[in-house]
Amino acid sequence: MPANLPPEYIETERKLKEAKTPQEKLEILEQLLAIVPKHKGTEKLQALLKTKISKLRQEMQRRPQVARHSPIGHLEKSGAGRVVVLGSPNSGKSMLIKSLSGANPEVGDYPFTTRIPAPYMMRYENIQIQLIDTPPYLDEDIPSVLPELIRTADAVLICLDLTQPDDAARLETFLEAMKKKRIEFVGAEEPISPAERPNKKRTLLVANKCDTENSSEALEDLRLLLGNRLPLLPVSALTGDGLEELKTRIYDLMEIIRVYSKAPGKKPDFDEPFTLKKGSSVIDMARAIHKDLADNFKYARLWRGKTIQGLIVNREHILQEGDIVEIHA
Ligand SMILES: Nc1nc2c(ncn2[C@@H]2O[C@H](COP(=O)(O)OP(=O)(O)OP(=O)(O)O)[C@@H](O)[C@H]2O)c(=O)[nH]1
Ligand SMILES: [Mg+2]
Repeated sequence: MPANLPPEYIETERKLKEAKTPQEKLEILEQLLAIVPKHKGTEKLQALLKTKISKLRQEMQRRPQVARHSPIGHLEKSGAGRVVVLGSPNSGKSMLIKSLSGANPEVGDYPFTTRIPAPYMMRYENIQIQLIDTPPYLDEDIPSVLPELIRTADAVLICLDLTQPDDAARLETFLEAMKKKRIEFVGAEEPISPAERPNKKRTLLVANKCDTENSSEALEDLRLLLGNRLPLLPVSALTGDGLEELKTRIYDLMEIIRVYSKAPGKKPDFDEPFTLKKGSSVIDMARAIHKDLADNFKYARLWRGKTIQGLIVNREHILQEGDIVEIHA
C-alpha cells in the first residue's frame, strides 16, 4: 500500500468494512477510486479498485429479480453461482454443507432440523460458490419454497441417505411432484437450451453416509433402483470421503469457465477470475468487466496455455477455461 495516501482515503476505506449492502460497498469503492491520487505509485491500487468494482457489479447483476415479500427474497445470489442442496429428512444435507463450506448450519439427529432455506459459501480453488441448505422433502410433503428456489439454481445436489432404504422411493415421488411443476433434473449429457434453463437443472445425486456399515450394499441397491438417469457419487459428510471429488463435480455441473483479464504489459491477477457461462465470447467478458469496455471494444489479445501467446482476436471469439484476455477499447 503506497504510504502517501490522503487521510480522506484512509477514512473512506475504513467505511468499507462497515458497508452492509453490495450497493453501499460499490459506492465506497467508487469514492476510493475517485480519491486515490493518480500517479505511477498508485497504479496497482487503482487496478485493484477497478477489478473490485467490476466484480461487484457483475455479482449484483446476477442477483435474482425476486420481490421482497417472496419467501426466497432474503436469499441474495453471491459468488460464481448457486447450488441448491435437496434431500429427505436427516439425509445429511446440512452436515454436507457444513463440511464443504466450513460454516455452521444446524445439524441434528432428528428429522426437520432445517426449517428455512439458508445460504453458505464454499471455496473452490480461487472462487466462491453459494450452497443453499433447504428444508427436506418427504413424500407428498414438499416445502412450498422449493420450486421457486430450484429455478434460481445454477445446479442441484440431491442428498440421498445410504442408511435409509426408502430414500430411492422418496426421490421418485419428489421427482414426479417437480415434474408437475415443469421442473426437470438432468445429468451432464442432456442439452439445455437457454429458454429451458429456469426449469431444467444439471443435477448430481450424492449418496451420503458411505462410512456406515452395509453402505456398499445400499449403494448397489440405489444404483439398481435408480438406473443411469442421474449421476451418483458416494460420499461421507462425516469423514470427508469423496468431498474433494464432489467439489470438482459441483464446479463442472455449473458449466462455467474462469477467465483472467490483464492490462497491457502487466501480469493477470490469478486470484481474481471472471466467471462466465461456458460458450461465452470475448465481448461477454468485456461486458462483465464494464459496459463501457463492451461499447467501445476494438480488439482483444488472447493467451491460452503454451500455444496461444497474445493472439489478436475479435469480439465473437469463444473463450475457454483459464484464458487470459487483454481487452483494447
Ligand atoms: N454416519 C454419518 N452420519 C451422518 C453423515 N452426514 C450426516 N450424518 C448424521 O445424520 C444426521 C442428520 O444430519 P443433518 O445434516 O442434520 O441432516 P439434514 O438432511 O440436514 O436433515 P433435515 O434438516 O432434518 O432435513 C445427523 O445426526 C448427522 O450427524 C455421514 O456422512 N455419516
Ligand atoms: Mg438440515
